[in-house]
Amino acid sequence: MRNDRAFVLVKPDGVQRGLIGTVVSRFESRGLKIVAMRMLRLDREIVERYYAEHVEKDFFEDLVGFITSGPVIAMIVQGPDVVSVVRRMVGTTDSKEASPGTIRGDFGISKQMNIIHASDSPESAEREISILFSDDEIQDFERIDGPWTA
Ligand code: FUP
Repeated sequence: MRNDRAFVLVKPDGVQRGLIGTVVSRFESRGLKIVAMRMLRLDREIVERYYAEHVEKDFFEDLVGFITSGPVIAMIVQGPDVVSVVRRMVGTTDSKEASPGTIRGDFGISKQMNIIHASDSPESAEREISILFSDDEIQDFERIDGPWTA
């Protein structure tokens, strides 16, 4: 079993609209493993680390305000090629452009309120995981179902 990992965040809009279970269910249904999960409230310092590439952008203050406005669910999803699989499941940034069948295309309401963040490369996944999770918070187990878990 390949050990690829993706960092996923259910943003405050996803939590406040009761979509935590839906998001988790999509990954589970796809045969992916949730190997860590935590609810927390992000602060500015952590957001600046997650979105370091956006700190200078004009939307950054709005992004910080939104993403610190309520609790989020942080998780690690594991499986073969998980970063690209999850990105395809998430859809494009702007919800109104996201394809039906993707999480943002089915549930997102704007570019900002787009339900979910997911790592865009294996390197950023490892960086993002290390911001919020220590090794002893990450579990491993075998799925006993699914076509591509073996
Ligand atoms: P993504 O990788 O799809 O999550 O998108 P980006 O890293 O480009 O953007 C991160 C977040 O910044 C988005 F989820 C929403 C926010 N954003 C805006 O609010 N306005 C923009 O023009 C671009 C991004």
